[in-house]
Amino acid sequence: MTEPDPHGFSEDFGTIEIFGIPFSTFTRSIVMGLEEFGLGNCFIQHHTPPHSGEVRQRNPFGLLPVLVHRPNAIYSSSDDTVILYESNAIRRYIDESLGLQANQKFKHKVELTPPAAKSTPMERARVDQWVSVAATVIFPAVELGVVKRRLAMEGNSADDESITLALDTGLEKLHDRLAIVEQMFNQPFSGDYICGNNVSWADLFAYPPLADLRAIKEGEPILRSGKDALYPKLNAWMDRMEQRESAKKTYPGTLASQRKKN
Ligand SMILES: N[C@@H](CCC(=O)N[C@@H](CS)C(=O)NCC(=O)O)C(=O)O
Repeated sequence: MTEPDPHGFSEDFGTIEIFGIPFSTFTRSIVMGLEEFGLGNCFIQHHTPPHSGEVRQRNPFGLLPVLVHRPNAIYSSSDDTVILYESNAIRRYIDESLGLQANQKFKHKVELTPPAAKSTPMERARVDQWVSVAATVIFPAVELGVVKRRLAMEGNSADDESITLALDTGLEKLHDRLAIVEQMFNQPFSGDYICGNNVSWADLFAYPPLADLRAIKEGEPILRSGKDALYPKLNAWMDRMEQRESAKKTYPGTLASQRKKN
């Protein structure tokens, strides 16, 4: 089903395809990464839902996102075609392959994981730690514990009182996790982003589920800005992230865009 790159970059990057709907937060992290590297016009995003035939063909677990890269575009063989699932693996491939090529082509120096030559093992590991916390702590607490439950109940036409009651345990756990995340912020770094002055994969993995949370009723008091903020560091950072081009470009199709809150 692969078409040549419609934007004319296939000579530089081959063809890059992402399988994943914009509603998927892990897909959004990866697409934000491509946007940060300036590759926003260089890939095709197939809006395929999880567990669809097209996804299962490329990821036996059926989960989003999947990256397919044909370095030699239409001349690629099945041997040199890269098919990757698991967003952390895709992240590494972007850092070490597509991102490096983008830096050369566009003559900029985007580094979403600090490069070995310029950082300590602890600084690089701290980004990994955040990516892991985003995937295994923030995502389940926000999406599985609260957002998806609310959406499922709304889909079943439950009234707001029943939804609020049903979300009670999930919200308690979420507060517990967010209080820890708030403490982790900028530790031991300082700067506008989670791991210092530059945006990194830590930000790109943590932001999409929290943007979903901001879009629902339960998220409003939790992610309130200003002097009444429950989690002031988290909120100031969310406000900054919302202003990034990569967040704006990946906004259409997200839960927030559907509810028009952000
Ligand atoms: N560990 C996977 C998780 C991917 C994941 O859970 N993706 C969600 C969309 S954000 C999905 O496909 N969910 C469908 C399901 O859980 O059945 C990764 O990092 O890529």
